[in-house]
Amino acid sequence: MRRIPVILFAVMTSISVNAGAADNLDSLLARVEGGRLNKSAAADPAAALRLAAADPFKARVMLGDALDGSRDPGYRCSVIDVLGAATDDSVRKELAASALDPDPGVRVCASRQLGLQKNEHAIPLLVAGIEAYLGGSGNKGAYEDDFRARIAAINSVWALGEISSPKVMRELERLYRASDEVFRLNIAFGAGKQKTEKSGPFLRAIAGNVNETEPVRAAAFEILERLGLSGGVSGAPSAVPSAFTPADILYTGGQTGTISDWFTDMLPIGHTGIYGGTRTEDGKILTVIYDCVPNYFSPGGVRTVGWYNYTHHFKYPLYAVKTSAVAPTAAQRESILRVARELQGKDYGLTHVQQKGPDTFDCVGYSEYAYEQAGLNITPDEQETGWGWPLTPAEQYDAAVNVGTRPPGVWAQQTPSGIVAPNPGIITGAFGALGAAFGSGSAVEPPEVPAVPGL
Ligand SMILES: [Ca+2]
Repeated sequence: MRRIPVILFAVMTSISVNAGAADNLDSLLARVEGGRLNKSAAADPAAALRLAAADPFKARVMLGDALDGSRDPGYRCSVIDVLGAATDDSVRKELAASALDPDPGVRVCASRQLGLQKNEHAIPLLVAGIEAYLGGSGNKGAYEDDFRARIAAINSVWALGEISSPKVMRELERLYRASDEVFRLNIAFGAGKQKTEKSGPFLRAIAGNVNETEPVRAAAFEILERLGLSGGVSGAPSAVPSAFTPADILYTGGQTGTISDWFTDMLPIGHTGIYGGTRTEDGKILTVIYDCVPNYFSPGGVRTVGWYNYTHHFKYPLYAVKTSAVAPTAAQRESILRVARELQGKDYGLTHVQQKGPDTFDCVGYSEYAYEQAGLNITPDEQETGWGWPLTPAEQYDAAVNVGTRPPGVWAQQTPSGIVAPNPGIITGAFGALGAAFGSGSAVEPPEVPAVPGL
């Protein structure tokens, strides 16, 4: 396998749509424009199509492609993205069906796009998808059968957060009671975005509940703090253990390039961090996360943050909490955390040539390095070379294993039938679009937690 020249990587990070779909987008644009394809439109067909989506007739042509299961999933994801600019409500209503698309890759990207589009028609479909996943049979957690089904369901929770409506708040409250820890944490993020006075009491109940785990309570505390509503909530230690153990790796979103589907949302794992545990400060439970982001972030480089900064202002969900396939011992976990702390203040390397230090790091190189220093190796070396250069968060995600997240009575019994195998068609050879992990290629502003009216 040959290595990809750095210059190619630099060029690729400027691509804003699924490169594999570009030709198809060109031909779609040509159809939409009746063959009158001008040069400026050809330079960025996705941007031209977004403009065209405001025309109901043209939007309907695009809708046909978006819902056409015979077409390339990456292309369909790009068209679903483009249709976020549609103004015809009947198009938006039909597009909502993509939340339950038979193609799991399309479900992953559609569930996110419908949230970005704040498509209220999608609410019942997103909820149905989450319920189908949570109630479905098959292995979950460390021996997940279908990681894309899980990501689609997590994206759906995130999307419900973006589609602020009283109906959503009721669904989030209901889903919270039947969800595992990662889902509950994302539900807390989503509740914080609801423009309803009900979200404050809901989050206060989570934050103060000693029968909820500390990472989830910490998420609620952090959101309440931003809303100015954290006063008077008890930060007494939880009586229930968390499945999150300090030194686990946290995975959130970003944009990840692969050979076949560059910069598609079909595999949205784009950023890693090291879970450092929780701490109590001023009676509030706070999360400690060590990660590494470009120096122009604030704070930048290797840093210590909470959920808000780690998820880039809740622009992405928490996708998974994982660790190496060979589980770290207690001593190794201490070593990982010590190395993570010792590297604080180091710079981020934008070229990714020096992912794992010693002078500069990127997010996935930082967490991989901390594990390797402890004698562990999350991602096999062959995935860090050749077409796999540089290592991406998605590749590491695939090599790591989930920690147990099964709540009683909801999940099918875990049977350790085998570790989830990498999906070479999707993951192997992924480029490290790490510089793009925080939103380049997207015109959408990071959502913020809004103020809660009336409180
Ligand atoms: Ca490695």
